[in-house]
Amino acid sequence: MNLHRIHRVAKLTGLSKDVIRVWERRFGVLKPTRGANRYRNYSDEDVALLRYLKEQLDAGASIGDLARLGREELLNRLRAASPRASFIDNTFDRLLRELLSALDPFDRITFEKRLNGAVAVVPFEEALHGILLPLQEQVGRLWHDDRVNVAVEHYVTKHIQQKIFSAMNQLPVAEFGSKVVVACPPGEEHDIAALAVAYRCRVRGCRVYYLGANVPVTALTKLCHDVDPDLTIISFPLALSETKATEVIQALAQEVSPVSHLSVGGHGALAMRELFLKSDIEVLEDFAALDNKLERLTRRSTVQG
Ligand code: B12
Repeated sequence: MNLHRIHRVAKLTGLSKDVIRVWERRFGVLKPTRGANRYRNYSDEDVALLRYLKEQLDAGASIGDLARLGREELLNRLRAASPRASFIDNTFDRLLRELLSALDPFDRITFEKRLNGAVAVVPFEEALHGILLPLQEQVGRLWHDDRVNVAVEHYVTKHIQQKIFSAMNQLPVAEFGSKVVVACPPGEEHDIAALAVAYRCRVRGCRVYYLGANVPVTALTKLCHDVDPDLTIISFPLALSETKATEVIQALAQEVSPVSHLSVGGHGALAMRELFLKSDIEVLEDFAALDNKLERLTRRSTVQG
């Protein structure tokens, strides 16, 4: 069984963290445990239950009526109603385990066959969030714990990047739609999440200018002047030191904000949330918040157009 922190549960279910907390507090249908660091850990069962509740609400049920059934009855109904959902979760978990075990000892052929096979049959966005990003995170953890050689970690990282680029290249060139610039801040080389953000924007019909890692603020500003984007998204996977954070955020607020609406996201952005908010820069909590943002942009440009 996997344990998930709340931000991941939000990502897996499409519910906001606030909604999850309220349902937990008010209706008692979730059973998170507390890790040594006091963070709540949610089980796969909690995730499946939340997805089921969301499906039922979307179909017109009320949360009060559902909650009155109690956790056990909801789980029974979930098992009867959605064998596919638990099949997918179990399949992804099994696949991830197989992929990771093909890295030590390193067995390239098994790794590539399993990964290519899975990515070919699963809708790409599902594969991105269910297989590729979790794989990247897990390989990172193994590398950090010295259980995977850094060369193997680089191999996996390159492989994941290639898969996302190749999926993006298969989409038709976007000629219409909101213009969105996606980049990483100066000095930031971790660009897999930015790539995932770019893919998501492309799939939702945006014209994406993907700049990737380590983009100086002056160069970004110049591009924004040239392109006149509807939105610029900066991925901050890591928090910066206080001095660096103040410097980068001030530069973004003074140079980019006057030219383009600016949003940031990622673990680093969440950790530096207060600094961003002080500079009136919007922090996107998760991929669901990104989707909402894109939807609002599209609606606005349809109304204006
Ligand atoms: C791959 C990797 C690299 C690759 C990056 C390749 C690439 N093109 O991305 C390379 C080899 C370049 C690299 C370099 C370094 N790395 Co490195 N790296 C990693 C590793 C293994 C994986 C990172 C990753 O891609 N994670 C998966 C992605 C999907 O997760 P993510 O970026 O956090 O994004 C998630 C969220 O933040 C969010 N998100 C991010 N952006 C956005 C934006 C929006 C709008 C939204 C909605 C969401 C969102 O969505 C994602 C999914 O949840 C991690 C270890 C780990 N466990 O993560 C270390 C790690 C991040 N690296 C680390 C370090 C120290 C470095 C180096 C300094 C190493 C060195 N000594 O040279 C350099 C620094 C480079 C630099 N200046 O930035 C540390 C960072 C420690 C810290 N907290 O400061 C880590 C944690 C490893 C460790 N434990 O020591 N690294």
